[in-house]
Amino acid sequence: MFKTGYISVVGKPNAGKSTLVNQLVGFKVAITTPKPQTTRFNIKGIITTETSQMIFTDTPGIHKPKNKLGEYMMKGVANSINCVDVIIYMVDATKPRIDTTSEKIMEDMIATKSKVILAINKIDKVEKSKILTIMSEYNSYMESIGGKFCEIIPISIYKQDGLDVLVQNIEKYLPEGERIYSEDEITDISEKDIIEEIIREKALNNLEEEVPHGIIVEVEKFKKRKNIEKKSVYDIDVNIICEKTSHKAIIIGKEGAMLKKIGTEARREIEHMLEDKVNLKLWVKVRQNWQESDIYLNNIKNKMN
Ligand SMILES: Nc1nc2c(ncn2[C@@H]2O[C@H](COP(=O)(O)OP(=O)(O)OP(=O)(O)O)[C@@H](O)[C@H]2O)c(=O)[nH]1
Ligand SMILES: [Mg+2]
Repeated sequence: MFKTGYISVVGKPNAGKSTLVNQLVGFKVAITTPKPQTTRFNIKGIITTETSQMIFTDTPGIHKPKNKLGEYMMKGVANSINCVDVIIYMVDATKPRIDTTSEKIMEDMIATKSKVILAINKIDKVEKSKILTIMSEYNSYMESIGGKFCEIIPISIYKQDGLDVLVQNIEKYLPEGERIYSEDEITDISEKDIIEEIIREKALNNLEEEVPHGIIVEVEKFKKRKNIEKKSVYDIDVNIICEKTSHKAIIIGKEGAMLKKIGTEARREIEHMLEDKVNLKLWVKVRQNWQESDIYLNNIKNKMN
């Protein structure tokens, strides 16, 4: 009996949602960084095995929106839990505090009537006794609001601990059905989007505080050509849009050193992905309040489902 179903991965920022989807798909469909609010829109990660097709949606971390960008991100999370078979609610074992404001989503999860699995990630970093406390606290909280986790599974994605159990349990709750995507389809994110996300990842990793959270990356030109040696080269021109002139100076860095570093790291990864040489040009532009502007947010808005 072949099973096919939809699984949404939701939770607080930085819990490891994107790391999980990448690990299960076996390909980096979503960027991951040590900073919260890395993911900005919903991304599908599809896994097809001999017995099932699991269609995951990785979602932005739940937070109180401070601008239109945040509102769209949270709309994405809310949409992602509708009409799915399983919701994985992921928490970070190193930050186990139940915070009823951000955990409000748990009430919405109960209302969907989907199966909810609590995945407690990063158990490589905490003592066993602490894991038991987290399990019981979340269990009690869920019961106090009238819901129930169908499974509670401690995992460490780093150590590949508990992932088999997680997958077996997801499969258990999927309905019987033919696959929806062909076997070689693993994501819905386009090459252009992946390139933008890779550059944003390098910016998040290299820049401090609010600067990288205030950028949006846009590919302006993406063209393949043959160079004089008849080898393929991609010409990729990219705008990094930031909020303030002072941020622009930080992103460019002393004598352009920061932009060069971000560009070099991104180019290497993009070349690996495209399996060809890449000529990457980055331009930094200032657009005040872009986080409130639909002109810049349309791409994110279109990826809320
Ligand atoms: N120690 C430890 N760290 C992990 C594990 N899984 C993920 N991480 C790290 O946790 C950080 C956050 O991971 P992400 O996958 O970006 O988290 P996320 O939930 O997608 O975050 P947002 O997109 O901001 O909501 C990264 O630095 C990961 O490398 C794990 O099993 N153990
Ligand atoms: Mg993420």
